[in-house]
Amino acid sequence: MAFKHVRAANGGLTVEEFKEWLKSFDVDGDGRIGRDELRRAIRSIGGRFSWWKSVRGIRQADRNSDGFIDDSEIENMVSFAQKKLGLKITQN
Ligand SMILES: [Ca+2]
Ligand SMILES: [Ca+2]
Repeated sequence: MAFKHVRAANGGLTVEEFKEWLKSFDVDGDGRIGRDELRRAIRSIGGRFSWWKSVRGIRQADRNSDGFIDDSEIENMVSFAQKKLGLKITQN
């Protein structure tokens, strides 16, 4: 897992790797990424990314507005991660 974090920080993930990486922050194991979990993920990339950014990320990706990113919504995080977090994610 630490290896993936390093790769995320340097960019160059595939979409599948990004999803795996994000899911590794599902600490309560409910299969969804909540706000606290997303914030942890964002902070693992760089401390300068704020709580507010994670809220915006959730809002952008959370199509059914339940406050969580589930499996079908995780794709929506890809463009957010690229534009706002500066990750390099390649289609594979
Ligand atoms: Ca969770
Ligand atoms: Ca949702």
